[in-house]
Amino acid sequence: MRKLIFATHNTHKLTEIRQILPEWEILGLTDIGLHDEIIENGQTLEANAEIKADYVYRKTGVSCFADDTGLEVEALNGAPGVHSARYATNGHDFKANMDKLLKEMTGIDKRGARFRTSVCLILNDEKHFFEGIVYGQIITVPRGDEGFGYDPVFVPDGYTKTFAEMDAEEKNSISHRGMAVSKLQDFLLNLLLY
Ligand code: ITT
Repeated sequence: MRKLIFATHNTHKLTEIRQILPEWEILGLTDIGLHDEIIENGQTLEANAEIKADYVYRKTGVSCFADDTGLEVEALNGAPGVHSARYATNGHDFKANMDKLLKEMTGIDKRGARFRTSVCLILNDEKHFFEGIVYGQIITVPRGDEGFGYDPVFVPDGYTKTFAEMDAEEKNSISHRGMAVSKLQDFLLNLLLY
């Protein structure tokens, strides 16, 4: 099976990517023994995806890709956006982040938001970017136990369930990450064909 390194420490993302790309053996950073913390100090999702892919490519010399994702809330002028992982604390505390978001949105009726993923692939020294966006609404009380991060408060447009009330297959079929990674998949499959 063809192998690809996915530059992440986030096991939830790794599980999703493995489901979206069953044709590849996807190796996360733990699988390759790379435990370094990669400093994501870019100002945009694209910049952070590039920082993560670059770091791992320089360390390993092997083609790889990274994903940076943010929840962009209209009424908060795009926050938490690129700061989604560390919105409430310095760690990746999903519950604290969600609580802070709901607090910031208390009394706000305009609840439109989007998840946006930027994927950076480094292949044979060249960088390629792929984007996926899904629009939806932030609800007031979290629902569901599936997924991760802000999933319990996000209802994608056209649905009544939150991402956390969907199974992985349903989320991946409409999600920001599913969309960005499908574009990456098409790109890789095209390369293999020609
Ligand atoms: P890596 O950088 O190691 O990949 P990370 O968790 O830091 O992992 P991001 O910076 O891309 O990844 O993600 C920022 C945060 O956005 C993440 O910690 C979650 O809280 C949230 N997030 C990302 N993808 C999500 C998704 O599909 N559903 C809900 N929340 C998500």
